[in-house]
Amino acid sequence: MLLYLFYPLYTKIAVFNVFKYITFRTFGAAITSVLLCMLIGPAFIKFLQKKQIGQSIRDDGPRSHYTKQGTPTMGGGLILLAVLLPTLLWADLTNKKVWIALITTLLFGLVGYFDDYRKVVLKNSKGLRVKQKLFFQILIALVASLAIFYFGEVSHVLKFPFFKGMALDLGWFFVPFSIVVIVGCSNAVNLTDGLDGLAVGPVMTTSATFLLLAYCAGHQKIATYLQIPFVSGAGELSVFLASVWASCLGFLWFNTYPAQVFMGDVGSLPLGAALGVVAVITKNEILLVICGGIFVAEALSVIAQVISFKLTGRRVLKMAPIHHHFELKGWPEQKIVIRFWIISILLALFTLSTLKLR
Ligand code: 57M
Repeated sequence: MLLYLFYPLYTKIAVFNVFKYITFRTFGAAITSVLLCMLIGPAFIKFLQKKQIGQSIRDDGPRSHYTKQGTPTMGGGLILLAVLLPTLLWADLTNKKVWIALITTLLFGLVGYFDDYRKVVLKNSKGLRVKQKLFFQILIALVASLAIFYFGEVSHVLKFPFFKGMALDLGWFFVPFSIVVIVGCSNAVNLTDGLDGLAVGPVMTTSATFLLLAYCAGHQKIATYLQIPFVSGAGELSVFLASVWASCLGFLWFNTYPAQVFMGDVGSLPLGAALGVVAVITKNEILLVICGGIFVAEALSVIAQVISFKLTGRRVLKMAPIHHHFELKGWPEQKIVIRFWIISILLALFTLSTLKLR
């Protein structure tokens, strides 16, 4: 919005020319988002406390979690606000890719909101039924994938990092494939969100990495130099991703151990979907698996545990997702979180290195 308000004035006041630059607006979005989160955060948490929107802790989990009983949840509402407003303010709103990413994120937030609302406000411990939740997630991802397929001006070819010439034309299979990426990432981030700061850290490293990837993909000269697919208009997603990154940074202020607030499904589902949809648009689906390795490991740990338990009656881990396994092994919560962050930073660096290793 600011682009249209200020950029035209540059003929009279030259400094307004900076609004033309994605880099300037990316910084603007990040600063707005983090300030919004940190300034509104305390009042938002008080509001959740007043409404008694507190987490109830399952009694079959690690004992250390019992002290978290009643911690305000649904803090993801703050994250969504800190993604929505800065994106509307700083992004080029004629860019279809930004709208697809933003609307998909908000709709996944709505699914998370209904799930949390049933669990926390209506005290229905199960929230939305798994099948209902999955149905709505697939429906939204289907609409997003069709929008990318028909209006996204994105190639339907899957590119493989490390192998310059390797590419797979997905054709119409692009749509179901994109649904798997978006829904899978959304649920994997949700599974990861089980310790203070555990999900926001890797979401920050992944969104920062994708911010750079989106900028490179949208810049014809850089994309040609790096031999990555050029995606016209993808650079504008950097503004959106800066808001995602900074909203997590601001939220972490309150979510760091001992957490004053949890994000709830209203936060975890949209954050995962945002990363998934950006990976699809910028043609970095495979890099998402590498960069978001923590989310992949958390999801695989659950799959392995469930399959092993059903087939053999024995567990492969003390408890799934894998962060619970380390808790039951006696690792302090902060140690698990910081170590998972370290792995996530290393994976992000490795992902960025693939830009040259092709
Ligand atoms: C969400 N939610 C946290 C909070 C957060 C299939 C199965 C593996 C599913 C899985 C599951 O339900 N995962 C989804 C995990 C919960 O956090 C809330 O949920 C939101 C995210 N959706 O924002 O509102 C608890 O996590 C802790 N927490 C923090 N700090 C945070 O910043 O400490 C969350 C955020 C909170 C709090 O304690 O209450 C959760 O874990 O429930 N199910 C599980 O993870 C369960 N695992 C399980 O059943 N494993 C079995 C299966 C796979 C065979 C096994 O290994 O044998 C465990 N979950 C819990 N207790 N709480 C079981 C024990």
